[in-house]
Amino acid sequence: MDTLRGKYIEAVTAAADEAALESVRLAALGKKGEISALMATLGKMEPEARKAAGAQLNVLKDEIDAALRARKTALADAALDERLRAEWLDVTLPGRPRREGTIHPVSQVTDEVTAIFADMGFAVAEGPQIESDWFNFDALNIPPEHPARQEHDTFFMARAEGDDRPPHVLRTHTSPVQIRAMADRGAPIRVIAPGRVYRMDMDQTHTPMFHQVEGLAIDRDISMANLKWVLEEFCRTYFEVAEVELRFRASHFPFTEPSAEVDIRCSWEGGQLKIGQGDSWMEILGSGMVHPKVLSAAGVDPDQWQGFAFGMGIDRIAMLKYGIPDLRAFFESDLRWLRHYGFSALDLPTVFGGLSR
Ligand code: 2U9
Repeated sequence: MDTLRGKYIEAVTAAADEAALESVRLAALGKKGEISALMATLGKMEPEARKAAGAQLNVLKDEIDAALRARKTALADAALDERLRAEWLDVTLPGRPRREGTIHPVSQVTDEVTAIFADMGFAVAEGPQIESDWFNFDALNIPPEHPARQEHDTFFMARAEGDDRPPHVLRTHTSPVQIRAMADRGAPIRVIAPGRVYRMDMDQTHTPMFHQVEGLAIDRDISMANLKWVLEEFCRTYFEVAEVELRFRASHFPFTEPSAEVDIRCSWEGGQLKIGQGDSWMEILGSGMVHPKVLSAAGVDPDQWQGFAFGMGIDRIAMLKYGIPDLRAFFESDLRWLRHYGFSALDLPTVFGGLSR
């Protein structure tokens, strides 16, 4: 019995894994195992000897069984310890890389423009992108038969069958926002209206949705001189140059009188645009004194109040400032483009702290 005990306890201790342990169990306690075979010989013994040997065999069987269980638990614990060591994970690490997203150039430039005009006392106004044709056209002195209605390449919303009212439109400019602002708050007023606008146009330099920012300043004695100073101040700050020179060219818009298109002095050396100096001029915005009819439409008395308005394309001034060659790439959501031209979310543009880094 002692020899058997020694042999199997040693085998149990030496078993390196569950499979080895199972072999030991089968060899000792399995149906054809050594202990089972000895149990089978008990029947042929004398009653006294059978009683003694049977008791001893049962004790031995229980001992081996207990050793097997203990060893099995120990192996499982060791396996778990090994997994815990190998599969260690620092749960305090950030789940994602820190700087995945970037600020789109359109958002960046909108924030820059907003910061500059906020510094000059302009509030930001917003309005619906689906407008009535009255707010988008009539209030801006563009009556139904006016050719500008065709030039705007308007997207029209559907009306229900049998509804003969003029359809709503996707706003073709942000000007209706300023009509609403004047109608709501009256004069004096100083607002800018940045946002999406829509025109049915698609080529190298046009997308059917683009971004504009328009400005409006109405008071008792606002003049073209104030307009000129505001736009010069804006251009110097936006393009981050010491001096700029603007050229006002007579033009025509239905909503302003007089109207002027504004060019900025620049140079193109080796394909590189330089703002502020050089022999070239580049058109950057449109402007003028708000037409009396437009003031009236917004409920502002043109005999008491007057002021200027201007408009520019955000996408365009973003391309100029940041050297982005292709407009269409703005709206393709290509991650490589966004990583290349995107801005850090942590560098908020301010006039005092710097617009861009
Ligand atoms: C009100 C009254 C007048 C806004 C103006 C322009 C001239 C202009 C274009 C620039 C490039 C549109 O994005 S663009 O294609 N805009 O030339 N916009 S004056 O005049 C207003 C606006 C609102 C109540």
